[in-house]
Amino acid sequence: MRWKCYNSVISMLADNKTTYPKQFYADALAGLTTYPKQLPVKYFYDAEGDRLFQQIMNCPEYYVTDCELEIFTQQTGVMADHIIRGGEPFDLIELGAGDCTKSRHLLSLLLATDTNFIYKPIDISTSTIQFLETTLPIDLPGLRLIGMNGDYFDMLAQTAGNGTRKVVLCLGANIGNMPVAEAQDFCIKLRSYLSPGDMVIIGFDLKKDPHLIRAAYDDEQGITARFNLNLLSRMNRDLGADFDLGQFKHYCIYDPASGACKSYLISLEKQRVKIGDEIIAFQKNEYIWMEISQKYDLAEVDELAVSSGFTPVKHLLDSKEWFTDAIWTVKQ
Ligand code: AVJ
Repeated sequence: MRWKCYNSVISMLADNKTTYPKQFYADALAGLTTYPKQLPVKYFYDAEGDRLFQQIMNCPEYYVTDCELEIFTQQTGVMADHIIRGGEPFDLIELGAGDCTKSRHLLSLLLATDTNFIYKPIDISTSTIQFLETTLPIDLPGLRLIGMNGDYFDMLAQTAGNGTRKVVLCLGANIGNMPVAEAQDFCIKLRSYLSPGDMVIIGFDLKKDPHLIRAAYDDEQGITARFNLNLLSRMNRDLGADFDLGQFKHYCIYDPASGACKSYLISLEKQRVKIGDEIIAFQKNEYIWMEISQKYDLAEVDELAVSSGFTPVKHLLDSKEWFTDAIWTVKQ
């Protein structure tokens, strides 16, 4: 069965879901007035951004989602063994659950065993949580679910310290949207909400043939370019900006040494752009840094685990070995 289609339902429901125009304005302005200019990735995902990301996931060059889905369709048994080991009841917390296309496979397998667990999806989108609360109990009879709508760490704080063992899922290579140092801060913070014996399962996109990586973020059809440009449209619509989308061009580069895949929008001309009451000046060829998608090797994944207070337990890999879901436990 395929669940990918649920995403489009979510983005329909998601129109004007959780927008914070004030915060958005402050963040956008801060990013555009620093040098080099940059914008926070979280604002990519308005309804149109969700729709374009859905198209990215379906485009032939973008391998990331398929690789992780393969792990979830074929290796949830191994994952479940690690999770169930010890046998104590647990909270299964998913950070950024979305439509839980991947985690559904794990949920249905866990339900088939007599494990005692509560699924707690966390998502910033209200409509996503509502959607999961209405559909999952029907799709997965017997599932105990508590949806949590809000910021990851605010929601983790609410559920931390209830004495129940925790298993945290952080899928989709979302951690790749942070440079390595920030990813480490994130993992250290995550660790601070957990206790010895708890477990995390984190998805990392792996270093591979640089051509394949670059192609995934610079697809033939130009969907990724539209995905980036959409943030300019969103600022035009929500923040009273006047970006001319024809005056910016998507450029993406992957550095095999650092593992950083970065995308930029390049200003084609010297130009001035209005945003709210401010004017932002662009030199010709000046760029806005739009996104990082950091790639790791397995040793770097383990290093990140150790340096943030976890013990690396296992790398689950897809058959091409392009992606890993790493299983870590909290150091005793
Ligand atoms: C959602 C962060 C995993 O970096 O691969 C895909 C986002 N951006 N193509 C990624 C994205 C452009 C994606 N993540």
